[in-house]
Amino acid sequence: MYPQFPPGFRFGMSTSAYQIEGAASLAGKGPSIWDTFTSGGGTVRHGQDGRVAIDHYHRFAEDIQLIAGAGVQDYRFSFSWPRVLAGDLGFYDRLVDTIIEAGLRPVPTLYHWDLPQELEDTGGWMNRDTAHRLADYTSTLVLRLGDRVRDWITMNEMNVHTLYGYALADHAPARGLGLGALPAGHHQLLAHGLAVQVLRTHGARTVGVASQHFPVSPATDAPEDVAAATLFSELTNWTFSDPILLGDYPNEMIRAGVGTEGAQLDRDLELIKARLDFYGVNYYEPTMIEAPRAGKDYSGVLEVDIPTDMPFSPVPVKSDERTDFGWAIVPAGLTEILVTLRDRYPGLPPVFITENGASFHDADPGPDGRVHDERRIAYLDAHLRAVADAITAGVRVDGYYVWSALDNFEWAAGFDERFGLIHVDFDTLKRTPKDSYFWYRDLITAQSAGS
Ligand code: GBH
Repeated sequence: MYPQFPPGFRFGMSTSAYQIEGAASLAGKGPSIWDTFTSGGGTVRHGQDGRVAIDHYHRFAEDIQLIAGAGVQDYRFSFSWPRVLAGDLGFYDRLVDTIIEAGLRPVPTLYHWDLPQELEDTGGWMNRDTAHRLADYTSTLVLRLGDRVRDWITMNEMNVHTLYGYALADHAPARGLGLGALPAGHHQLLAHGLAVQVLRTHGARTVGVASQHFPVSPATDAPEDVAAATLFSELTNWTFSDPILLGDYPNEMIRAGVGTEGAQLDRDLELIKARLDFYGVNYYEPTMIEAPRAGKDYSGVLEVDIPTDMPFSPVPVKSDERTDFGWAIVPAGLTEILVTLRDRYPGLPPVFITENGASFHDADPGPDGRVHDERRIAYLDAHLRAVADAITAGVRVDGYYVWSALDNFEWAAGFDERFGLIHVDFDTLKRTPKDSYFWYRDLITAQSAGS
């Protein structure tokens, strides 16, 4: 028996441009910060990069056929800003047409971390002007594609981009600014607000955002651990959702740290809290936090290390099961964060799970041509049940998208981590649907059949 969802619930798959497209310098496209990071500025496993990625730029027609073949209704992808700046909109024209002809609804994200290097050179997200440049880029896209693309996601995971790329140096643009990174978050939020305005002006049907959220629990009930967990959650969860859904930052320290004050901050917050039609939640795993214990070594707990001078330290989440990426498997965390969001935000719009999935180091297709990824099936089954539980608890969730459609370039982890429902041989670039793909297809069929 497959988990069951209300009528009209939408299933989908997600990808992002830099992780799949390749064609990094085709048709005049200039570098993004990820091209710079992977060509020497940063550390990626095995020195890998997205120059070719999975060559989706040339193989998109095959990929869209495969995605549609699973019976999903929606396909979430993102635009490469430097490609659009170079004027190569023809690629997105063809892509969108192919998506629609395949019977899928395109749900593109404007920005999934691949800032044009030329904008990084003028300050990147630390520069307020970048938000206005994103608004211009949004007009270009909506004017060209708005007759066919009706549903839009503004930004992907502003929290992860700010934390990994600006506070730490594990992702592009590797700034390592610590709490000094808060303005990069504010300017992305401003970009979100401006983009909502532009999209609405040009007749978008629905507009949302994709935010990464996770429950943060204190390691013990001691007040210092509770305070540490609260601050960590404010910085990594609520800094990026309170302005959108409540119109303010979660505390004074953060409010002061974003580098914009007075009437200008008030005007920005007014823009940022623009009404949304849906709220995208990306969920992977919960985090446990304690107040730092003197002399204790916290390295290696998270995928990235939090500097030791911060007032919070991550401790391993108790879980018997982990993905091959080392992330704890805690499906109940998804129910919990959805209920928390509903309780925190009385005006929460309908939620879409815009990403959820797991990396397992799948074997290559065997002689039977199959990829047996039972652990991914178990992961997805458990997390879909967690979504169904949230719906039962009264949270309105209208859809669920698997991260990811295809194995792809997993940022600083390179090609080792495979999140796809479709296996990709990174040498031959051959695509092979995994067992999880067929399982997902059958789950979707079982909804409409009412079984
Ligand atoms: C998303 O990021 C991205 O949107 C997507 O591009 C990416 O491929 C996908 O998820 C998979 O990574 O620090 O060890 O506790 C999610 C990023 C996931 C960052 C979970 C922090 C906690 C891991 N995050 N994560 S750990």
